[in-house]
Amino acid sequence: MTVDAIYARLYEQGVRCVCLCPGARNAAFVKKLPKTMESINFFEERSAGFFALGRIQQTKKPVAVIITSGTAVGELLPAVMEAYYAMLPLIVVSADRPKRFRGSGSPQVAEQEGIFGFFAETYEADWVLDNRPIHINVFLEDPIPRPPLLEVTERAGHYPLCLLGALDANEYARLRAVLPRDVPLLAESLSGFWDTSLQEIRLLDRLREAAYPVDCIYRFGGLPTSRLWRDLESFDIPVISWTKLPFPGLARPSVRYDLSCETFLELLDKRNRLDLSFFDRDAELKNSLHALLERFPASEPALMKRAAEALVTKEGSVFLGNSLPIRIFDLVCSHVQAKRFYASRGLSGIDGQLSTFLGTLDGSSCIGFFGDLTALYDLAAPWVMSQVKAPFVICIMNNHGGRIFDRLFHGDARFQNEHNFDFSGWAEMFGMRYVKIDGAAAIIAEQAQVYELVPDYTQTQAFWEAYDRF
Ligand SMILES: Cc1ncc(C[n+]2csc(CCOP(=O)(O)OP(=O)(O)O)c2C)c(N)n1
Repeated sequence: MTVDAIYARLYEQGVRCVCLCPGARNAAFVKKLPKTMESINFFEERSAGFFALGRIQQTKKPVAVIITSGTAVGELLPAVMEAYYAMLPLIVVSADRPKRFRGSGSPQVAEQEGIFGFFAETYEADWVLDNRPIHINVFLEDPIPRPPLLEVTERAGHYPLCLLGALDANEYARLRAVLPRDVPLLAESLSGFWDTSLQEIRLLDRLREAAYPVDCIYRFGGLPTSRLWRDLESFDIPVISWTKLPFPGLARPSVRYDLSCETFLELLDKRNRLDLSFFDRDAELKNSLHALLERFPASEPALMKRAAEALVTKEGSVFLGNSLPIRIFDLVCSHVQAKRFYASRGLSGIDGQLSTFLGTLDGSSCIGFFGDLTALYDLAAPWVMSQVKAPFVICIMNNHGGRIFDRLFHGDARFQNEHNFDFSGWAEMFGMRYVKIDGAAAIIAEQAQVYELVPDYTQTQAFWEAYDRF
């Protein structure tokens, strides 16, 4: 069923109010919302579900909650349970990646069919509405256009590029021991290979220009965060993964081995060498990127770099919250060393991030970086502080909304859930020392438990514009 047809059917069945929780996956629902329906925006799906229950009681009409994929769907379970026992027509419309992605473990692909179990049936079309909650699972093509899928063969290539996702200590040690220094690597902070990663900027093109036409991808460890991984869904490049995860992480054909398998050494032996001058040129590119940060010192990436340099220690750990923090950290903080990196990349939800971070505390210096909506999602997290009694620093990058969608959807405000809140009152309520850093000059030193970093929007825009021209 198309998005228009779903809206038409909902209207026919009496829906006049939609609780809209925007994400990239449900973009079509955001863009095609009919004027005949009132829409109320949320970033927090659990509240949206309960709000809808109130509306249903007040208006005696069904209400639809429209959500994106991933853990967002699970956040509706409590409201669905309540609706079941209270006999309220709550309609959960969840966007999903295309059906062919099922079971692939590709980013943000969760099994949604029957997710509400006993409490709500899942439909793809032809749903029946009575006084019960229902779940409509909608399969949508990617909202961001991609190149067409070409024929994929499982040939072993001669110009491999290695992608490193999260590695545990054993995996890290094994790879460190065997990976030759001259193999081109795109390594995420979660891999620990912070010192040998190339810059992601136009990487495939730059390698091709250096007479190294990448013709296979060797991926190690957890699901990569990089854009490149998502793009591989439609590139004609064979992908081989060595991972302990039970799924390949791509819906298209690829090969998956257990990390104990040594085949990659044999494959690496067959490789052609990359001219070592490429690494110098890559270092120059990194310097240009850092010069850009100096030009825009109050931009979001520059603030992130400054905070990471001031607060992260080699003996401590770093938790990277989802959305922009993990991406910007990978982009501009690859030189920042820590004993351990954590993140929640199973489904990359923005829920429960502060709590997960507080669960990782081990008595050393632990710093977590989070977006503002991510922090707002988990305001109750510091409840546990008095029982855990371990030091921590929470850095909230308050760009006043879901700015990741600013770049994805070219400034379309409907996706961003803009706000003007700050976190001082929240910090005070839990007795956490709080400092706001809202200019390029403010000094960051480990004296607070909550840093609110407020980037300058214009400088951030200027940074990304210059970055896109690299
Ligand atoms: C539970 C959940 N709901 C929705 C999403 C979709 N989503 C991805 S990023 C994002 C916005 C995050 O905003 P913020 O935490 O402020 O980070 P920023 O945009 O600044 O990176 C949303 C809503 C998600 N990943 N997880």
